[in-house]
Amino acid sequence: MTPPPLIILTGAGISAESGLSTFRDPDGLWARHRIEDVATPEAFARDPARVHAFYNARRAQLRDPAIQPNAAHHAVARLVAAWPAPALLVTQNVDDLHDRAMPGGGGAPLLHMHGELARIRCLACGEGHRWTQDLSTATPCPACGKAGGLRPDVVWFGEVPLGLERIEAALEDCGLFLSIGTSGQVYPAAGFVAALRGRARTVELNLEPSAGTPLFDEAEHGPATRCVPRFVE
Ligand code: BJW
Repeated sequence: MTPPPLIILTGAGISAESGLSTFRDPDGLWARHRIEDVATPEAFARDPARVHAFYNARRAQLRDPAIQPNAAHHAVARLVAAWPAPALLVTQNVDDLHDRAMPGGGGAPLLHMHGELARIRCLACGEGHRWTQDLSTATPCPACGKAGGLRPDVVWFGEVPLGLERIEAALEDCGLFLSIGTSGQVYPAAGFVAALRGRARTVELNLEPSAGTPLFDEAEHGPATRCVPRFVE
């Protein structure tokens, strides 16, 4: 029998064992920073320097050679590459660990629905750019030259996630849905499992039960570096 179209949704938990903080765990980013200060368009309008400092620190962490894709990122990359039917990897993560684990650096099968730390966007001209260095309120836009208009190309609360049309089309056809390392608290991603109920096999792989666990057909709880390779092999 031909395997069904596959969607894998990942969250911060898949990168935790690579050394990146999650958001809502007790030692997570939201325990140290208020969402209203760093992750809304209003926060950026009020105090862009503070928001830049938050994202500069996270970009710098990604440049640390110690931060590398782990066994779960590699297992996901193998699964997507080998899947004989359409496969879409939707990550909520703004890190580039999936990109680094995938042959060819990510590309078409990988969608960053909450944006990427390695990208910036100019509010003046609308152009997006790859950017891995620090950003300040004085950095000029590489396209239009205007200073002060550059923002991290990430999706803050109240903003519309990226690639929703493509995700919705994939959800229509999906026969197997894997959710890895996400607390299921942020919409619309948290709603994908409910949208698939009765139409696809849904599997949660997470450190602990999540808000969405009762909606999944199957769930396995434990660290991603153990659960994901075991599921894939
Ligand atoms: C492990 C592990 C290990 C640990 N192994 N597992 C009221 C006002 C405004 C908005 C709303 C509102 N009410 C509802 C909304 C909507 C809002 C929302 O969902 N709010 C909820 C909090 C209620 N959503 C939005 O605003 C979204 N936009 C939107 O809805 O637009 C409207 C629209 C939709 C559709 C069509 C048209 C219009 C945008 C959401 C943007 C989220 N942005 C962030 C920041 C991105 C940039 C950045 O990184 O700084 O995205 S917030 C943060 O949460 C980040 C993450 O991607 C996202 C999800 O978090 P994730 O990945 O699940 O992490 P955690 O920490 O929550 O969970 C980690 C899990 O891993 C845990 O379960 C651990 O147990 C586990 N774990 N170690 C395996 N080793």
